Amino acid sequence: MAIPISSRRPRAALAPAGGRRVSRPRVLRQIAADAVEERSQLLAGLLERPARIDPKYFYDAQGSALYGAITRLEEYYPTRTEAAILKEHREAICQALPAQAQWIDLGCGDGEKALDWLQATRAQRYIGVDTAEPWLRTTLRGLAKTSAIEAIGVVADLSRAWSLQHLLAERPQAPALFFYPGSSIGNFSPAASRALLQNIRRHCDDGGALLIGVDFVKDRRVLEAAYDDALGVTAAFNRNVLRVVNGLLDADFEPAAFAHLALFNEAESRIEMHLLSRCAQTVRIGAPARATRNFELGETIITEYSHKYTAQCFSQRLTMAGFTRQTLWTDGADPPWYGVFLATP
Ligand code: AVJ
Repeated sequence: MAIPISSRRPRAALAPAGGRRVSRPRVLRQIAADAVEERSQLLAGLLERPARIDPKYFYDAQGSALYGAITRLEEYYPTRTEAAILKEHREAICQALPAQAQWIDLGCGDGEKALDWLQATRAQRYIGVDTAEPWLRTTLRGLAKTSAIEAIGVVADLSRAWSLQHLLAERPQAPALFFYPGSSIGNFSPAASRALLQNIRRHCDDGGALLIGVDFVKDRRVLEAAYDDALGVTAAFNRNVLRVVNGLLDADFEPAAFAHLALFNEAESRIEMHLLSRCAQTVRIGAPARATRNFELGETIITEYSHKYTAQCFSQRLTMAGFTRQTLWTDGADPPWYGVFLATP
């Protein structure tokens, strides 16, 4: 399945995407770019030197399945470490969270991580935000089966401009609680993550809060193993993006002709994932414009940056975004491997 990108024209404000029948989940669309513009940007990135592919393209159906497998790998500690922290400190976190909130699940995916918190915090509303509309609909339908909570989907790209102010204003008594687990914030550059945190902060007046998971700096061997596992699942996940690109751009990338590389860039404090060309080769691209891209032997395509923070550094970034009060829960390691911050204005 190709990455579903909205083909409609941009809209000035949130508007229902579908009909108003009760059985259909309410899904609002807030994608700034249209499909042609998205594909032009993807093509432009491939023609850059070095070539780049935005990590959002990893997650077609196959890429999402591979990511699910990654989260179960021995070497990939973030998912299970975060889950352990949330389990261990569940009581304290529940106490500290705003009750009866509008629960905003950023990058909700299947919504599974949010589920058991909704009841415990007596959330008034569930707002799932994701780029992929079909899965958003599936997630909302699934939620409707197990819960009576009002569930709304918002199709949005967090790396672009977005606002939920109008939607949140429909329930002025219910504060906004942003849930951003998984250390997905790491995909953003420092400048982009600052903008994202500031945007979230603007939604948190009137009792709002942000609950966010952050992966911390640690021994590079641990980091690099987490992104280059022995079974080669992450390598397959990385190469799969070329299949996605082939579908979107009518291109003829040969995934097997690229090697997976993951390394920790200490100066930038980020894991970098690359695809290295295993030979000199020419890739043909058919759309949205005809192009060819030559790759030298060893030439790289940058597919993902995953920034790692120290607890102190991330705390400062929250402060700078206007979150003056923070609570941090961590795992047992010293210094900790992973942190969950609750941040409020
Ligand atoms: C989904 C962005 C949190 O950076 O660890 C996992 C994605 N890439 N293995 C991460 C990913 C390779 C993951 N995030």
